[in-house]
Amino acid sequence: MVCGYCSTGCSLTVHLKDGEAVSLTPAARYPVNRGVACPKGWEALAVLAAGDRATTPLRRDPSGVRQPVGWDEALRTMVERFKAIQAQHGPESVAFLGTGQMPTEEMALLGALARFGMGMAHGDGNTRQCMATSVVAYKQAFGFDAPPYTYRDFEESDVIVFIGANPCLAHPILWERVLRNPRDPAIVVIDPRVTETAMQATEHLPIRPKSDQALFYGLARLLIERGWIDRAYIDAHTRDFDEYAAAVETYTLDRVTEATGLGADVVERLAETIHRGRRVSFWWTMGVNQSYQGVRTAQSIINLALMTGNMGRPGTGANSITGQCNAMGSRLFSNTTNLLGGHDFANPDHRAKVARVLDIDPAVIPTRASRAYNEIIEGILRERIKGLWVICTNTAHSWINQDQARDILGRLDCLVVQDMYATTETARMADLVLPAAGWGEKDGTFINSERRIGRIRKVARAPGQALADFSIFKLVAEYWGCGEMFRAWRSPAATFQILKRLSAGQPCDITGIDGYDMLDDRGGIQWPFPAAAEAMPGAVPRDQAGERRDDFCGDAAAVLPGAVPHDPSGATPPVEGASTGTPACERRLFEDGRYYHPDGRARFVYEDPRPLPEPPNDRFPLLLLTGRGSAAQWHTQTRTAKSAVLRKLYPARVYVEVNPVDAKARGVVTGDTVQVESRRSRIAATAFVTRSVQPGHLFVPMHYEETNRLTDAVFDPYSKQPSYKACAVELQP
Ligand SMILES: Nc1nc2c(c(=O)[nH]1)N[C@H]1C(S)=C(S)[C@@H](COP(=O)(O)OP(=O)(O)OC[C@H]3O[C@@H](n4cnc5c(=O)[nH]c(N)nc54)[C@H](O)[C@@H]3O)O[C@H]1N2
Ligand SMILES: Nc1nc2c(c(=O)[nH]1)N[C@H]1C(S)=C(S)[C@@H](COP(=O)(O)OP(=O)(O)OC[C@H]3O[C@@H](n4cnc5c(=O)[nH]c(N)nc54)[C@H](O)[C@@H]3O)O[C@H]1N2
Ligand code: SF4
Ligand SMILES: [Mo]
Repeated sequence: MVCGYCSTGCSLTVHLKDGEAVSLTPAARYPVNRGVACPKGWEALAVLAAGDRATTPLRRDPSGVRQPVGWDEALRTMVERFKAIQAQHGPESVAFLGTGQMPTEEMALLGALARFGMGMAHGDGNTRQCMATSVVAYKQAFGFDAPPYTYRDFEESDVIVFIGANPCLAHPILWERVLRNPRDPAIVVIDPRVTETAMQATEHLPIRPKSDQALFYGLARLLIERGWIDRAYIDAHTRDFDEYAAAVETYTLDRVTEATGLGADVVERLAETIHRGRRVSFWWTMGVNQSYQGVRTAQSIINLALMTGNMGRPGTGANSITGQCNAMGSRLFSNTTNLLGGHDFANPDHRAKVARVLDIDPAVIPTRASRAYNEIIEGILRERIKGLWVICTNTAHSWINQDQARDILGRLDCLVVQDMYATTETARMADLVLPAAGWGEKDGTFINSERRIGRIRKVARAPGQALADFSIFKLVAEYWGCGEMFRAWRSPAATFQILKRLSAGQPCDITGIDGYDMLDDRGGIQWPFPAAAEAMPGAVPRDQAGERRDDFCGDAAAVLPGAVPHDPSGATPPVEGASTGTPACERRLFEDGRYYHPDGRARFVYEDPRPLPEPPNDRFPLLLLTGRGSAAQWHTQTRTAKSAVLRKLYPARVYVEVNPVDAKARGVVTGDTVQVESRRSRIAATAFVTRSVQPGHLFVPMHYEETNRLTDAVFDPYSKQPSYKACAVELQP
């Protein structure tokens, strides 16, 4: 089954003894990981047995002490309190925060229950912290939120550009795919830090934080000026290029070098590398997404791929890598920003279709998307939201400007937290804790970064009274009095059939998947996978010759004519001149050059870069970068910290990376306890003096509770994604 941590979506084979999971090994034949896994995957079972698992509901009594209660009492309490809040302050006064880490079936049930059954106007997910930027960038550019690639593209590129991404550590098994590339590719890493990935690159561009947009506009200008663009592709498949070309004219080399801190030769060399590459792929993650101008930065990358015709062919693409195991499921099916199945709340036809499929009154479907995470937090502050249900995310640790966030959460009349552990920073604040089963203790599907839908299974019993989130949502529906609405959502498997019907005719159409068995047989299936050949244009996968392409992986792997047979060891080199070299179990989008806008054309979207919201000054002269610290730590560490093996692989205490120049100026050496201070707060951390950060920058991993006390709550105006990666700080001995 698919791993429950990152979006790579490796498959792990769980070995059972007397029906109980005893060990696991990476699945040898799965097309994603081909027999390898990272330390988190190997340790996935070990963390289920932690001593602090939530085993019974907990309710805070009037004296403030949390007492175990039965499910009946817990659910009555939740329903009574939420209904009382709604009765007094209106339906908008109760909201939820969900996740990219539950199976799609659970997310969809939560979204439908909360917004159609319980009348909540607002609910968002932690994917806002992570993927919102890519969602908006893709929707505007391509007409639908559709990451176009398949992982095989890592193996088929001759130029691979990583922007604000550290796959060696954050997606280690994707990096394995890069290492399998037989073409000796140029690997360019654009990151202010000398990351593990930058160290292995053929070229590292240590860019000034948040100057990527200027770099890519400057590159666009150079490529246009030198005629290194694909005019035929631009004319046939895009719109608004000439406006874009005019707009980037002012991004001269001088302007770019000044903004980015990179040498003119470096910028020119990158333009040449892109020009000379026949198959250039661009990959980005949080260094781009987590920014006050993330959407336009992501689009400046998309623009480069479009103008050079690096789309829809093997080894190409403007590719956003997702983060959590089911971020893509959340994007399509969480019923928050999109109506179930990638639909639009504002579109009456979409509402009518969803109502028909679910057999519900269209009037219960809200006519607009939910408010975003940051607006929900602000809604609490403004006393519009009084009740909050937090499921499978740890807001009090991971949200930006933490002191303020916790103060705001503390103002709620009722906070309900549904988690595997009662000990998370957020659960500790809760009035009611609902104990949830975790990965390995329940069934469902995840969608990985390359759009592959894969299975998870119940191989262990959840401890005590903990229940699968799916069962908790069903119970809440019953206690709320809207159970009838969800009668057909009997089980995850039955829900999968509902999701299929919701997806019909959408770019993410999966009506051709029979059910869970087919996913098992075929080694997961990438969307789209429509049943009907007459599905919307672009939804039926076709190769360049116009032949329909279907997934086929797993043991009986069939391949397309002319393609290289699927070799689980990955040893088969691609054959030049073979149709694509890509096995039939891997499909990319836009091979026919048709995008999802009604006219079939992709858009060039552009805007001048904005200044840093919090530039360094005399008092706070350094810029703070945050992100992943090691392959063994997952986010807020509620899970990974439970493994003795993983704990050996990273420092127990929060640390700050500082350049020798800045350390010397402050009399700091490695191992010192230092203070890191921003306008929000001050934390103590262990200094780690290293050249991996540039002078003027610090890096603190996000996994430690303290980190977000420093960050500044600013957001991208289009995606509302938090800008976690650049605020002004000072470091003192
Ligand atoms: N081990 C582990 N793996 C994970 C996770 C985890 O917690 N632990 N989390 C998963 C999730 S949800 C996600 S979203 C992904 C995140 O995966 P990544 O995005 O690869 O990880 P980050 O370390 O957050 O950020 C990547 C890089 O962005 C750089 N950066 C910061 N600012 C800028 C900038 O302005 N420009 C550029 N070009 N780069 C910049 C940082 O220096 C950092 O090295 O990882 C997933 N994988
Ligand atoms: N400074 C800074 N902050 C960041 C980032 C950064 O780069 N820098 N990155 C951001 C990003 S990209 C992300 S994705 C977020 C992640 O932030 P969070 O989502 O807050 O982090 P997690 O630790 O993954 O929280 C998941 C919670 O769900 C629980 N859980 C796990 N499985 C289950 C389940 O099956 N059911 C239930 N009910 N609960 C379960 C876990 O115990 C845990 O408490 O952090 C963001 N915060
Ligand atoms: S790379 Fe990601 S999906 Fe693969 S084993 Fe590691 S955490 Fe799991
Ligand atoms: Mo993320």
